[in-house]
Amino acid sequence: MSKILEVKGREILSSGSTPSIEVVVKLKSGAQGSFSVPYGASAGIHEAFVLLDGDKNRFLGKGMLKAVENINKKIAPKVIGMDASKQKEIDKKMIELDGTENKKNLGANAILAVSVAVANAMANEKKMPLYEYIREAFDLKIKDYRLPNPMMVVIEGGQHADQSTDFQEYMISPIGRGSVKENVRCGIEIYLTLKKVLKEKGFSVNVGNEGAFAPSGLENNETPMKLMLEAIEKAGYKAGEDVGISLDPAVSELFEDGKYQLAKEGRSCSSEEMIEIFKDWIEKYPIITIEDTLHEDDWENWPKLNAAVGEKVAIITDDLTVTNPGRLKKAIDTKCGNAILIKLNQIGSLSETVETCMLARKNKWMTVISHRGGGETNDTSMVDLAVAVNSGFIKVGPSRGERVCKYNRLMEIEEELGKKAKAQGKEFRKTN
Ligand code: 2PG
Ligand code: MG
Repeated sequence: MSKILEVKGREILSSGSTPSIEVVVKLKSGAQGSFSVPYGASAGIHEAFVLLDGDKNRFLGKGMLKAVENINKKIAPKVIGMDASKQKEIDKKMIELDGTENKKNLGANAILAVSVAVANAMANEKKMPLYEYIREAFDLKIKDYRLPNPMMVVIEGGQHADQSTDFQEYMISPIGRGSVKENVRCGIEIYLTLKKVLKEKGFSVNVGNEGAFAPSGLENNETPMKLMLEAIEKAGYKAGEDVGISLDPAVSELFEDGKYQLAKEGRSCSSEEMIEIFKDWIEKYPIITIEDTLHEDDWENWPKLNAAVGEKVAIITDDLTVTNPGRLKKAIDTKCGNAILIKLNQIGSLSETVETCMLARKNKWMTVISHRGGGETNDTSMVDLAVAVNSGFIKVGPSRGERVCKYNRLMEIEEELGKKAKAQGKEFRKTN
């Protein structure tokens, strides 16, 4: 038995200068593991509850001392002495201790921090990489490893920037260069070329929350795609072959008075009109994935876009499903999409996150594991999760330390798996 000896939480800072939490779990064997929780800027209303202090005198109300206290005073006494290899039992214990539907009592930030730190401690004890341990701990019946491709936001607006586009994320998804390393390089070269393209045209190249450019003065919400195509070509790559365009308009944030308010274009649109915009763009541009095109409760209209273009592109649900197996089940049954964005802190435990990923897989929905906009940390566990469940993409980056560390981890894993396969005389088919 791998007894838990100590669980220690503390308040840290995340990338957006918002507080967050780090937990260190120590085992009797001497092994230890940690996790630091990210913080979302455009969090969906159905996400698990993030417990903030609300004390306006500290960090404008966003302190996390209450959640830290819950870890040290309420969770720790319950999980100390438990067997760290029983991940599901530990998560269940914390969920029961919380006793609410959305982890409102203890805070999903508190529960998740302990949950993933336990898994990291066990992986260290077993001298296994976390991705391998996740497969073992949840008995995932997935044979090979197929690594995720990068999905990199290069122009951002919405809640992630100021005075930029209405829509939140315009991304490049390199899929055709045969390896993670080459796909990452392709994405970065396009990002850097885009910087030149923007500069030449007199736009600012200041970056937003996630390290993407956030120029003001763009003509409309469609312009970024034209600039991206120019950058792809100038960087020497082929759009639609080496690299596709991905979009996350994140339109729950724009939904007001029953309509989508596109302030930049001075118009408001119905769900039907939004669907028409995206159908038109999918015709015109090499879009391969599109996320959150309708708001988080528009169950009625989501299936319409999926029926129209779901054969051609990945229709990704994010705020609609919030990594929640129940909401995903409903989305699958009603054919709202064919892919799901996964964020550990949307649901608040490793077990439930893996359950959601496996439910998606079973129903042939692609998973995309994602960073958070508001406050990302230097933790790379999300990458190991993506590798464990053979995700199609990781959505992160492409600049700033807390983002590129995820790509550095993915490239490290690629090397590691390549070496292992070679030693076993096997072929390693690298990317998805
Ligand atoms: C999203 C995420 C990540 P946030 O909407 O997909 O880019 O943003 O963390 O702000 O919810
Ligand atoms: Mg999103």
